[in-house]
Amino acid sequence: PTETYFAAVDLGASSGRVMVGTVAPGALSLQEVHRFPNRPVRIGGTLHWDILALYQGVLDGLRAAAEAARAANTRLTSVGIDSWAVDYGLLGADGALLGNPVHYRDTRTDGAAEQVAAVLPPEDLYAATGLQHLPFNTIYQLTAAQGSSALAAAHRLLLIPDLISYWLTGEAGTELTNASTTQLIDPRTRDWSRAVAAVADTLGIDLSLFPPLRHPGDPAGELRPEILSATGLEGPVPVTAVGSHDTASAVVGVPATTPDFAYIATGTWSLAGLELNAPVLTEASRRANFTNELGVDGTVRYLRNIMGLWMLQECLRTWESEGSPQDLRTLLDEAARAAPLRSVVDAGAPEFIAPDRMPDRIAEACRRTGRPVPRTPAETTRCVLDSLALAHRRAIEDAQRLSGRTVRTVHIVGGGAHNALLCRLTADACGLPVVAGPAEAAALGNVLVQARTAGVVTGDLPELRALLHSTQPLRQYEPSGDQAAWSRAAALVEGGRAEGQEE
Ligand code: ADP
Ligand code: LRH
Repeated sequence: PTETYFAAVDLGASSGRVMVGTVAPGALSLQEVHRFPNRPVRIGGTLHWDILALYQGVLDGLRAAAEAARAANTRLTSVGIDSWAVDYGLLGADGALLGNPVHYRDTRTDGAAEQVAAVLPPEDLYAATGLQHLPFNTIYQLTAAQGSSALAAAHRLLLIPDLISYWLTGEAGTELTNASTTQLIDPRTRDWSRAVAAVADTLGIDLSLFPPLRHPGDPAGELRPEILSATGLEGPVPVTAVGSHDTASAVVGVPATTPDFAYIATGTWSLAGLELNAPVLTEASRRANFTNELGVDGTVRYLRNIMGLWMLQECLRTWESEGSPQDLRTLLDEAARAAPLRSVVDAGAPEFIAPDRMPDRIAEACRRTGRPVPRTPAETTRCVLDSLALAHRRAIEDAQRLSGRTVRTVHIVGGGAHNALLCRLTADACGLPVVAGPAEAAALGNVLVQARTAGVVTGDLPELRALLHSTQPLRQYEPSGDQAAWSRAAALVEGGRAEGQEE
């Protein structure tokens, strides 16, 4: 057949999926062959990822991908793996996994930032790495893990997608886009930061645990014989390094047709910002907590993390555990009819990072800042979505101001592209047209980098994006509503922030 088949493994914080991308000249389609829940497990007071369940999901997905290819009388050309950032697994001298990877929402990093700041002041750390302060950046996790038996015995550290890739191929590497979220990389040299390396010993961080860097498009080994027999895949099947940070792949998957776009990758997180050619490392940028993560093809992902649909996911989980489960579709319909901008909270605030009791925590934030407390699940949902839209607006305004660029279109990709209310509110809040979709941008970005490496598509990011634009269903939302009301609400949240914590 003229069509070429690729498997994209995309592990998100809420679910993992294996997608089969089919590429032919001028054509691109994506088929979900397997989706499985990602359920973290708390044990002994620590929140872990259930990495073996996720690995099993990947194998089941590859088996389904093999069937899809067989049904089309063809084989998989390659496999690519992307996942969430910052977290890692440790391997011992014999290659065995030393404990379950710890979840970035675990509290073990409490106080670690202060420890690092005593050795490398935040201004210097930002100048060296350009990374926003998030309490769970790998540098803080490694600081917090000091003294643990796993770290003491570790011979190798693999970031989550690199760990999955290692188990599938036996080859170890550190993919750059994801490595850039560790806060150990210099975004100018796109290599390990010398400034951080100079103090690594003092911090007790052993950079030699990381295998060598590799880049999107690099070969990353071949599926091992036992993986082929477990999945029914016909070998050889190469694994290609993609933007292994899910957000890096999602940004490749933005169907922009002009350079003046902003993107919001909305799933568990909202990652809102711009694609740039060079990092912005100014003090103003640090104070605004903007990050310079590395993208595919030498780009910089200049963005801010916003709490995202996590807040809604956690509300749903709480309501269910309290015996009043809510149907998301009904809830969103009711939220669309609820009073707009009645209660808003700061959806960038770290107080919402941890799991549990989300409706109560939202109510507490409203009470503390003198806003009406939402009374029903629909009102809480409206509060979350209004607050997210405001945080999206602020990130896109700040990104323009700090980078000197102008935005004319906002692209929403990720699961949140399915949420029409969130898309409409974001268009209204930003006063800009929103193009929503694709929801599976990370898997599509993953497939496109594989397809380019295989020579099935050619060109730079604009050409890959043109293919997305012409093949993927998209929805456009024009801004409407009361701009002054959004500005007033933005000022209210800003005021609350000035009184409370810094970004
Ligand atoms: P992650 O990759 O972080 O696991 P996703 O990009 O898969 O997240 O997005 C998951 C979120 O997308 C869900 O929590 C939900 O809020 C939203 N979502 C997915 N499908 C729909 C839908 N049909 N309607 C409304 N929201 C949806
Ligand atoms: C989204 C994501 C995000 C990171 C977070 C830890 O899945 O990769 O880009 O900041 O997880």
